[in-house]
Amino acid sequence: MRKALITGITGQDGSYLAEHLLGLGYEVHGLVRRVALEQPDQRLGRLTHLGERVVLHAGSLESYPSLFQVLSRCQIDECYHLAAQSFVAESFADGFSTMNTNSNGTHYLLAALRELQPGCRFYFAGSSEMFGKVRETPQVETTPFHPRSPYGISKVAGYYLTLNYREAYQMFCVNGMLFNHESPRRGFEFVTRKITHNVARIKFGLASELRLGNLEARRDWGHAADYVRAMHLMLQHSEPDDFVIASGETHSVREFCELAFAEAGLDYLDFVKEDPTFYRPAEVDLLVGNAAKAKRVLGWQPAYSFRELVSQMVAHDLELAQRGAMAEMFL
Ligand code: G4F
Repeated sequence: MRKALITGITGQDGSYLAEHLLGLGYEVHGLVRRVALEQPDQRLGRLTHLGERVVLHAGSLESYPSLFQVLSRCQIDECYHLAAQSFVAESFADGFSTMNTNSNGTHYLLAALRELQPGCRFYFAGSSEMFGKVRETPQVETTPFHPRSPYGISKVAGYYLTLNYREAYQMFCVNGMLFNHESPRRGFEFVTRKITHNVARIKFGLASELRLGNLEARRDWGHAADYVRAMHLMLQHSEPDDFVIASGETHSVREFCELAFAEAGLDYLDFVKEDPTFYRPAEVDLLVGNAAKAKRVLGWQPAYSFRELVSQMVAHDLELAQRGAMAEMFL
């Protein structure tokens, strides 16, 4: 039985990936912060349905010795490094801890793997935020980087660390260059979930408006369940390589709002207010990827369209609101 370790297993992608790997017959291990084990109700919600089928290890990306200990305990074939401070806006508020967790954390993990399990295949969760102020459209694997946030910079550092371990130590290290991917499990701070969550709140009379930042920013949004399949395929390839994973479509935040409110029979113009509080000091205006290489080399194909993604997210949040299970998050 193949064994995989997922860092960031409690997040959106981690939970979908754990499900996918279990379905393929893997033994799945997850690295989580100790506080998550102490507060399972608040922090392990996305894994509840998997019960005892995943083995969780307490560890911290900020500590090389803790990663060393976890890797000493479990011999793994594949390591999916998804854990990160992943909210771009927060990286402007605290760039130092974002850089520390995302860049040093990746380095500690690679160094520990090199020491203990150099034959383990390693996946790094790179991001389309690395392209930032884009130099060409659509973006592909060879598009030059121009990150626009400490988050983007931390991911560029992680990308080059991963490449360097591949080239310097002949380890099987790959970079996934994933464009935005969403789902009903998305965190409430990201714009798609903020929108669908508030569509439901407004529909059920729990809110009367939705304040957003830049409505003209354009993103290439896919479904997280499709994107985790690509992560697995990358580690099954004969050679370590880097791959863009994207839908190939770009839509503005405004278009997302229009569609999401319409799903609930509402007109977004009646509720959405643009609020400069949510503007970023430097914005990424346009992202759209070309995943032709992943389709050709890995045989990857997404199953969800943009419309299906929006529709599923709105339906999920309407259902939560109807059951009175809507989280009263501060957004
Ligand atoms: O949903 P977002 O916060 O995602 P962002 O910044 O594109 O980053 C996400 O995707 C990356 C992949 O490209 C990941 F690497 C990263 O970890 C994360 O998952 O914002 C999307 C866009 C931005 O242009 C933002 O300025 O929506 C705009 N926006 C407008 N109003 C807002 C809001 N974003 C948020 N979070 N909240 C708003 O009120």
